[in-house]
Amino acid sequence: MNLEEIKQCAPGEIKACKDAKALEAIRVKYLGRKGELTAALRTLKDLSQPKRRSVGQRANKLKNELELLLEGRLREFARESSQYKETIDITAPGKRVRLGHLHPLTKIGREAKQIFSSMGFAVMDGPEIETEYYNFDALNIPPNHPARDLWDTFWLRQNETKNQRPKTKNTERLLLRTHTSPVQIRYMETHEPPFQIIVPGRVFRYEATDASHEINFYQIEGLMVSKTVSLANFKYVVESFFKQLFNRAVNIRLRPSYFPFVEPGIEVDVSCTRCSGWGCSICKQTGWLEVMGAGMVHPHVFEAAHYNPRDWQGFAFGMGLDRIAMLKYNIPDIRLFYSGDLRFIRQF
Ligand code: FA5
Repeated sequence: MNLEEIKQCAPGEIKACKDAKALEAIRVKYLGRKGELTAALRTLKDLSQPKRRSVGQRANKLKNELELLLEGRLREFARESSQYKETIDITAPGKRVRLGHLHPLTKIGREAKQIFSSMGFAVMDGPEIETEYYNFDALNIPPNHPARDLWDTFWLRQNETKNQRPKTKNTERLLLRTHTSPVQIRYMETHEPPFQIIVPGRVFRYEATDASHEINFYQIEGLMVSKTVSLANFKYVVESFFKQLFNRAVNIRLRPSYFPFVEPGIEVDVSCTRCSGWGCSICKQTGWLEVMGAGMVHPHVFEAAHYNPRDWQGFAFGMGLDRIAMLKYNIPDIRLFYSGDLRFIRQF
C-alpha cells in the first residue's frame, strides 16, 4: 500500500472497530513492525534526496494522524464501558421518592363537609358553567338590574353556546358561575322540603386580585328549608360549624346586608385569627374577615323553584372557603393557594 491508499483506508477501518481488540489489530496492520505505514517508511531510503524529504514528512504526518484516531477511538470504548457500569452500579444511593399530599383547600373542604354532614346536611353538586337564568334571573336578579354589578362575570362567547339553552328558560347566555347559589334553584326544582343541603364548589369572578380576593375561589352554599326554619337556626349552625372547624369558640358578628335572593340579608364576619383583631393585611386592618353572605330565602326564589312561599321558609348562606382556610392555617395571601409554589404547599 502506498501512503495515499493508507490515508484512504485506515481512518474508516478505525471507525468501524467495535472493540479494543479489533482496534489493536488495525494498529498492528498499519503501524506495527511489519505494518503498511512502517513498510512505506522503509522505502524512503530508496528515494532521491528531495523526494525523500517530502514523502518522509507526509508519512510522519499520516502516522501522527492515525495514532490520534486510534487513541480517540480507544477513549470512546472506555467511556461507553464506564457508562454501562454506572447503570448497574448497585452501590449507588437510591433516589428519594417524595410523597404527595392533599392541598390545604382540599383538606379544609373535606373537613367542612364532614362537619356539616354530622349536623345532618346532605352534600350536593352543581355545574361550574351555568346559564344566566340560574346564576341571576331565578335568584331574583333580573337583566339590567344594578345588583348584577355585584358579581363581575366571565361570560362565555355567544356563538359557542348556541342550542345549549334549556328551552323553558328565558335566556341562553352561558357564564362561569359567580357563586354556588344557582344550585339552590337546581336542587329545589327537583326536591320537596323539608331538607338541608350544602353545595361546595368552585366559582369565578372577573375582578382584581389582592391578599383576600382571587378570580377563582371556592364557596360552600348552604340551604335549609322547612316550615319553621329561622335565622336563629342559622346562627346556631354557623357558630357550631366554626367552633368545630377551629376547635375553639371564635367571635362572629352578623351585619345587615343586601343580596337580592334573601330577605333579610346578612353578612357574617369572623374575628381575624391571624392578628387576633389587631389589624393585618388579610382583614384590611379591621380585625374582622368577611367570610359569608346569608339570609332568609326570598319569596321570589321559592316561586322560581315552584314552591309556595306561604308554605315554606328557610335560610341560605354562601361562605368563602379560601378565606376560612386563610384564618385556620394563618395564611397571609389567598394567591398562595393557586401559585403552585411547592415551598408553600409542602408546609401542610
Ligand atoms: C355571594 O356570593 C352570595 N351568593 C352568598 C349568599 C348565599 C348570600 C346565599 C345569601 C344567601 P359574596 O359575593 O359576598 O356573596 O361572596 C360570598 C363569600 O365569598 C364572601 O363572604 C367571601 O368570603 C367570599 N369571596 C367573595 N369574593 C371573593 C374573592 N374574589 N376571592 C375570595 N373569596 C371571595
